[in-house]
Amino acid sequence: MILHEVETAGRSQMERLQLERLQHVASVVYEKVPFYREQFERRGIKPEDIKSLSDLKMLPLTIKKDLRDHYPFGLFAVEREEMVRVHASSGTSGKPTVVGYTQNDIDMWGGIVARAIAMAGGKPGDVLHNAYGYGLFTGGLGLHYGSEKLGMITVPVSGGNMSRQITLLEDFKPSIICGTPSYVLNLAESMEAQGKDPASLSVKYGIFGAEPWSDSMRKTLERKMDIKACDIYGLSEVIGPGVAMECHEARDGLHIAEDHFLVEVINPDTLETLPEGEVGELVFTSLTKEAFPIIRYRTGDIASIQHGTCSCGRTTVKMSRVKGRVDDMLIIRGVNVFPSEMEHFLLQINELAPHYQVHLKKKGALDLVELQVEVTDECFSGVSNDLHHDRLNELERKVKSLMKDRCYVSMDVKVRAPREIPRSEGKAIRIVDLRGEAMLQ
Ligand code: DLL
Repeated sequence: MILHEVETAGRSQMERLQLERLQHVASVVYEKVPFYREQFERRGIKPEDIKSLSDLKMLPLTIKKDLRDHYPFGLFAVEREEMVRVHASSGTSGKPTVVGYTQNDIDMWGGIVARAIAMAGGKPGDVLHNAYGYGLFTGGLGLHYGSEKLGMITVPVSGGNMSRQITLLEDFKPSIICGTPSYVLNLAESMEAQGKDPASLSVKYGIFGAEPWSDSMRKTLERKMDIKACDIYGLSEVIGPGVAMECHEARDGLHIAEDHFLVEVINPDTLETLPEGEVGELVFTSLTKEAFPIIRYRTGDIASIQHGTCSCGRTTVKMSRVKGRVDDMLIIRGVNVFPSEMEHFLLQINELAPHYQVHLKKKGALDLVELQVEVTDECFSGVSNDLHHDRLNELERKVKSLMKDRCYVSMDVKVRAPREIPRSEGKAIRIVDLRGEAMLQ
């Protein structure tokens, strides 16, 4: 096992390092980024007022809109000559959010991702199959640089072209596969469709993230591919993948790279900081980034944090798996539910494939929620047409009552035929909002 000294540091040692770095980043943004200087001045704060880590609370929160308002390079803290890379995430509407890196940032990020890959079982000399998309998205290049830094033989296959992916997996014999869980599931299913067994591949570990995925999805992937699957978390505004990573030994929460990112959990309504263990919105402050330092960024992601020593030996603070995004939370007749919670229960029904979508529609003034699920190929094979219809109704009733009993929500359920729910090459689309379209009668 490759363990870095900082990953097993004592609490006071870590906090000393964090405070020193926080004081530095606060003075850099105050000096170099007019937006932050204004925010600090509005609150009457000077960087020297930060005397302890708890003073972090005095600093302003930053939101996605602040990045959009300063599109594209307005929040950068270095001269153009020092920049070597930008990434961007596509927003649902309007302009993307742009983030930048100096050479030091790229090296630091590579080091963080190398630590993350090692946590998931990566070793120098082994092959890593990287099916995250390469491009403006941070997934492909983020995992790529980390894998090379760790000394792994990196296969930069990116997404798409299933048959090439399968050939490379068979021939290059990787020990690790990386990708969004939904895309790697597609890959496994494509192999099965070709009469091949994905469990027969050499792959031992999966590094999956960039979208919420349930423990049931983890079990499905592990069973189909005979691997251990670990969760990787990150977001471009903070750096990209590697902000936090599950260790393959415990797989009980994700170790945050807290020597580089200071975490808080807040109540998204009152903005109050929540105590350890309570579920709320994750907020990150970058401690070492040069080109695009970020102060108290509201991620929109829902999780909790916990300190302690992990069975893997690391002492870094852990975050729970992300339940979902604040904006993806469905409120159905007063009950809150995340798609990933629904996924967890859906995948326990044998007749269903691990593909689903939630369609939001409008009928008059009412919001309607329709859960679309997909049956497996085996479900109806050899069943006559009459029986087929009865079985379909029965399955719809079963899913409806499961959602009512386990997630406490009533919703319409539509069962679809195998492969009818669209597959994606990157992040799966779980929520389809049709409320802006023509109203249902
Ligand atoms: O998705 C970075 C990444 C690449 C992470 C590859 C992991 C692996 P963005 O495109 O900026 O960056 O999207 C960030 O994706 O705020 C979460 O809502 C979601 N997300 C990322 N990782 C996870 C995860 C990359 N492990 C947004 N579980 C974040 C749940 C995740 N959601």
